[in-house]
Amino acid sequence: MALYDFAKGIILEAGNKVRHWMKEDLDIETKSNPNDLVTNVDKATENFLYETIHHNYPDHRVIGEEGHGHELTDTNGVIWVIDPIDGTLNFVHQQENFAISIGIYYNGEPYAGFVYDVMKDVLYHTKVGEGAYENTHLLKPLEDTELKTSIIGINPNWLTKPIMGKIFMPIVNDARSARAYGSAALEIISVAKGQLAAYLTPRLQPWDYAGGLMILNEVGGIGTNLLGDPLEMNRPNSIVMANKQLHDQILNQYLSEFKETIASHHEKRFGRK
Ligand code: 2AM
Ligand code: CA
Repeated sequence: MALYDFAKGIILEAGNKVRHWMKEDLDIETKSNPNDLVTNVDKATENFLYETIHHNYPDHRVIGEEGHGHELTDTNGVIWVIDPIDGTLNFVHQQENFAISIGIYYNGEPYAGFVYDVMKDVLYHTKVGEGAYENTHLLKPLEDTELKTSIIGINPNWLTKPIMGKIFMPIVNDARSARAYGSAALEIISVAKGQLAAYLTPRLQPWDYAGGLMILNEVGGIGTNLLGDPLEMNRPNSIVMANKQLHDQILNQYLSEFKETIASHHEKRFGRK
């Protein structure tokens, strides 16, 4: 079976398992801080995906949020970048608005992206270069917008932080309005569908954005860090994703004056500029 169809099959199967497992008792643990949660379902889903991939494709490598492959030092061959549950807080508190996210790379190049909205049973997917789909429906190329007529995606928690608040506040202020959905993968998909014109955040891991970014790129959207540099599959970064015109506007009119502050944020959080 072709790799793309295999990936589509296992993400749907994983979603099916999540819908079953979440009816049983959830075992919730905290990770880096009291609001950073992981559940037995996050771990079981990643294990299911890892084991199934490993069984069928022993030479493929997996980077997963819940522990697989974080020591990756090169990008040769096929690499799966997986978030078993993106939006764990929504999963725990709302039992919806979360996704399984998968990006597959071949020799460092994007090959296919998948974001599965588990409770809506909607799969967003692209085989890079062949169009992006919402189930079987082809997504249209993005239209350009400007900030003053745009709804943007940004988590309000960041506006309360002194440094990020200063950087993001003028953007929120000049936008038509702002929204926060709590799953980065689904927020990126909202940009790819034109429902949000942009999504900004100071810190994501590759598994949060790998699948979504491939889908966004496929409809002509742009994703970089807050300095305008490309995003990579094997390290965390700050994020601005948007249609092309708005991406240019946000970088040139709003973020360029904070270049040094952003670079020092990168250095502090990620150990590099
Ligand atoms: P997660 O649910 O997989 O942890 C919440 O705003 C979104 O940002 C979620 O998609 C969450 O992913 C993601 N996220 C990842 N790292 C984060 C961080 N360090 N701080 C806040 N949100 C983070
Ligand atoms: Ca996760």
